[in-house]
Amino acid sequence: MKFSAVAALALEPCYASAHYFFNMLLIDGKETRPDQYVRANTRQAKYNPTKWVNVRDGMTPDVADFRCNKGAFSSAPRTQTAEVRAGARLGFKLAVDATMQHPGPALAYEGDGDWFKMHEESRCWCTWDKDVVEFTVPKDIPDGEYLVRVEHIGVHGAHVGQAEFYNSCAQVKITGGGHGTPGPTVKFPGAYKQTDPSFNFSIYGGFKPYPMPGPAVWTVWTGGGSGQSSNSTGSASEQPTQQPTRQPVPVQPTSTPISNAGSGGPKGCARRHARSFK
Ligand SMILES: [Cu+2]
Repeated sequence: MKFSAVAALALEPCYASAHYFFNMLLIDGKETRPDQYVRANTRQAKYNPTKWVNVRDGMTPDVADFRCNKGAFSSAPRTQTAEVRAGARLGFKLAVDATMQHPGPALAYEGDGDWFKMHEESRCWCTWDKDVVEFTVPKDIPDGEYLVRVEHIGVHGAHVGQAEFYNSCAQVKITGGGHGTPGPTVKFPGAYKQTDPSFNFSIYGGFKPYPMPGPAVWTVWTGGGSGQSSNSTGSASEQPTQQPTRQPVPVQPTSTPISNAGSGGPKGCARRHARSFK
């Protein structure tokens, strides 16, 4: 009985409400206005994902607008720049009460033309049903104006080349920073390739460690032998999540559109459900 209930959930269509977009910056946990510091995209349906297959709004990870989402550059003049001190907690919140109801990693990059990775959370259902991705600005980042690029990648369809990318950028001015050299840096587009294992990964058929996309997180060791990482959140990739994740119901290799496949998953973490499969 349990099995069929969960199976039904997994086969539930990927409704529009299952898609989402980030439009609010949180600074040390405090909300700001939607689109105040986050560049609005210009998609017909703002929540549409970027994909390589079944492309919506002409958006793939290979186009210039993959940087901050479609049309975001045209929103720049209407977007304010948030003054943020190095070491602050930043977050991005989803619009219209949506939550991340796709399994997959969350990442944050900072830069402009050259981006370094500030944060990553792997495919451990950690982001499941949350509405915020939060991370710490490294203390050693040089002062100046940056874009902060948040990204959630739904990998429920990645086994058939249909990873879904949800990303937005906020405009920030960092103060009180240091003299670090953020890196390694990458370009968008360019950092991700359609053939990358991260975007051709199957969440089905049992737990496998997820290969994180993009470069390593910039991890800084402060001088003076204090031995403290200024990136207090650390990197998820440095401590691979070994907890048994839920084993999603294998979805029929489908003749139905993949957008109708496997968007489901339990609320909270799934270990409980994983047991029900054994
Ligand atoms: Cu979706």
